[in-house]
Amino acid sequence: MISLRLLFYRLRKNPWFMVLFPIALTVFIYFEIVSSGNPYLGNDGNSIADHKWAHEKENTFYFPYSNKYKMPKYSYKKKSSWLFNDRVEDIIPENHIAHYDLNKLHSTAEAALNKEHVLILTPMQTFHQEYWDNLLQLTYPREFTELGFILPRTSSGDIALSKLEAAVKKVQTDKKNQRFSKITILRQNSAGFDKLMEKERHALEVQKERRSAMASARNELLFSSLGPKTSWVLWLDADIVETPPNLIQDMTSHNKAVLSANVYQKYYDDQAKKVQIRPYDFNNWQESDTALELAKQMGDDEILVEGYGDLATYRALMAYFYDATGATNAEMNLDGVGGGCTLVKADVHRDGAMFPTFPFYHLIETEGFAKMAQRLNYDIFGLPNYLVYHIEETNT
Ligand SMILES: Nc1nc2c(ncn2[C@@H]2O[C@H](COP(=O)(O)OP(=O)(O)O)[C@@H](O)[C@H]2O)c(=O)[nH]1
Ligand SMILES: [Mg+2]
Repeated sequence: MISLRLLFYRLRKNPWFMVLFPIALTVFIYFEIVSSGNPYLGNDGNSIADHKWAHEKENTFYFPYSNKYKMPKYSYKKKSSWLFNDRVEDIIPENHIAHYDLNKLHSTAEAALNKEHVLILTPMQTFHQEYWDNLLQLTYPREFTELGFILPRTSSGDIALSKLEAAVKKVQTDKKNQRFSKITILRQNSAGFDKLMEKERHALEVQKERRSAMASARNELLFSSLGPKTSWVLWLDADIVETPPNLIQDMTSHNKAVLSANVYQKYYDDQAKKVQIRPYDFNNWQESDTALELAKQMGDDEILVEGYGDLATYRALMAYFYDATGATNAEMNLDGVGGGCTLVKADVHRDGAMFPTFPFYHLIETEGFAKMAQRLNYDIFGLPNYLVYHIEETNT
């Protein structure tokens, strides 16, 4: 028997061996490891030449460097043959995965020119035809205007809903270029306050409960309707019945994070025998030392609301800063706002500023929102000479 050592010696001496051995070894490794489908290499016996990429299987292509041939990144289409048509696209809507780059979403001083989307949000207890007519006379392009409403689950909410739906139907079935880009109508989760008399609604005791319910309604509306394309949110109460036609262009042009118009009221003055105006919304104010001092002495759950004689806060109320001879674009700093007519950059809400239903720095609802926006480092402004009008209440 030849020993192994001798065999190796003889083979090494043979020149054929020196040539053939590396070739044989390579062929052996190829068949053993690669061709036989070694699972560790992950190709399971398939040649790399036969490998199908996802887009090839799905029959879709995506050209990342070409704008001209932009195709959806994702597709659920299955390859279909003339015989078997696997119509997955019937079940899963196409483009239901959408991409939005929030870095490219802006809210600028030239909103209309830059095609920025504005979402007008209105909590609505009563449908006033004057509100709707005023809304329809706004000149901001409708294709960039979305509307959102929330109505209470009360009998007055039911009436408002049917009137609103009729009005909406009329506009949205009219000429295409007259339609709003989207309209959302919500019914409130909680009941809401029905038919409180004007005096009762403003009684200090019911304020906390009422404003907390209003804050809930505003939050429900906001969080259900703010979309990835929204640049601005305009809070417009359902009883604001007169504004300048260029309201949105005028207010966006100030380019402020939060900006309130001055809410006044027109009324018939019996003595003067003519229509006069008077201040209405006292929730737009600048903080005072007195109010801060009062707040300090309050219990954690107490709130400090504006507009009550028995609680003098000495806050500077924007309502009293109106100057009929002043420039309509004059601005003033504010610390608290109302919801009558307030424009907010959508990013302020996206950053987390909402309407506290609980006392937040002894403030609630829209005034609490202003405080929250300030804590998020946004500045708040008002337009004392830019008037919008609240309906004159007749429910006495
Ligand atoms: N969704 C909803 N909206 C309400 C409710 N109460 C009032 N509103 C609406 O909220 C806005 C402000 O309410 P309002 O009573 O006019 O407050 P005021 O103007 O400060 O006296 C208006 O647009 C009302 O129509 C409610 O319970 N639920
Ligand atoms: Mg009102």
